[in-house]
Amino acid sequence: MNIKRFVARNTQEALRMVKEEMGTEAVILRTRTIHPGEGKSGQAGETIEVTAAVDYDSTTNSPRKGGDTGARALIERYENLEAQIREIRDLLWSIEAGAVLQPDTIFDPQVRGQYGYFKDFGIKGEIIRSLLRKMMPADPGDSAQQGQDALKQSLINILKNINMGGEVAGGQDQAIHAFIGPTGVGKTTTLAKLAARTALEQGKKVALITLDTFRIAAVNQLETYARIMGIPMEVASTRSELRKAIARHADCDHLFVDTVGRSPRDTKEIGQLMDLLKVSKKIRGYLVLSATTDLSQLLLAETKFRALAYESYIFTKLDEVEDASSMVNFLLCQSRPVAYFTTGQQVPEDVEPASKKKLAKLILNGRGGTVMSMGNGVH
Ligand SMILES: Nc1nc2c(ncn2[C@@H]2O[C@H](COP(=O)(O)OP(=O)(O)OP(=O)(O)O)[C@@H](O)[C@H]2O)c(=O)[nH]1
Ligand SMILES: [Mg+2]
Repeated sequence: MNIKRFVARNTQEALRMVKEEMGTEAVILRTRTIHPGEGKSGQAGETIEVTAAVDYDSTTNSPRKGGDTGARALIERYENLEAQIREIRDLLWSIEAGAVLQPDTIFDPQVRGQYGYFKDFGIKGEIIRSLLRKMMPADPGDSAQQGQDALKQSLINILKNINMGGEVAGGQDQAIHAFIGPTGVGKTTTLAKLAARTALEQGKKVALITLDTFRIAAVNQLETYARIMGIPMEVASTRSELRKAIARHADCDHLFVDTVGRSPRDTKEIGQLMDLLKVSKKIRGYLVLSATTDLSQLLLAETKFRALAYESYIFTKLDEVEDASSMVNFLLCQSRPVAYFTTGQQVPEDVEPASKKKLAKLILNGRGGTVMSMGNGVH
């Protein structure tokens, strides 16, 4: 190993000296600031000392210097390979983009930029095509339209295609809300959050009913919430029990019904749940899904639970996702609205009505970007 010391006015200059003398294979062992008066007479101000080392060339037993032809050839080979990979990536990108973009727009930098943005975010090709078709034509003279503005416009275009709404609301009549969905997504916790808020913040008369008699722990879980909130709770496992429980709480403004979690593959059990929920036309279903779930699984759940005629979605565990692309892709494919987002385990704090602002934040944070003001385009 060849070790050398370099002194320069700054690190950049020292590193350039190392590179010239020892080549790009050199490693920096130490960087040190030398203060004036530290035995460096004649030098004004601080200097930087860099100690670098390079391996001996096993064939020549001489240090691999910058001028070493073997090292240079290696670097060139890497650079060539890198360029080829970049070309292949661009080619793939063009083939893919060609299937999505119109021939007359494929070379438009702004359209390509928008395409790239959607693609980066993991939005599916056919959805990108429909989003781009709906986009406003670009003003070619407006350079400010690029960059942040293009990103903002893309985001607004995504969000315009997602419906929000379906929150717990009471009219003259009693409202019954059933929370259905796959296992472990947060149905019971979300129900408890919303029931607590409806009772405590809106002063409504509320009762809980659980149909989840599959596990003792499930009944205990809801009982605990009911006790803490000081609201009544019923357990029902048949249609007649459910009917009676609803009748017993006819004076309540809102009934919150918990159901047993079902795998989307359990078609038979989902059918049984559908039978149970048919007891009252007043029952409005929420399909509760976790933002941590893959897009394919979300779509499967939507197909399998469709028989239950739920009215809106609740997405849970937004606090656990780095990248909300599965949820956003899923919502882009749906006509039913998303009613709530939940963002943690705290009852009743961690729930909020779904909003485009929240989605915008998630999308931008997922890209590692800062959240920008979305102006009037996003609410
Ligand atoms: N991080 C996080 N955890 C959550 C959220 N909502 C629920 N959980 C947690 O997810 C776990 C499952 O929640 P439950 O409410 O029991 O889920 P469930 O859908 O009722 O489950 P099953 O009844 O077994 O199907 C619990 O540990 C909750 O605290 C959320 O928004 N964020
Ligand atoms: Mg549960």
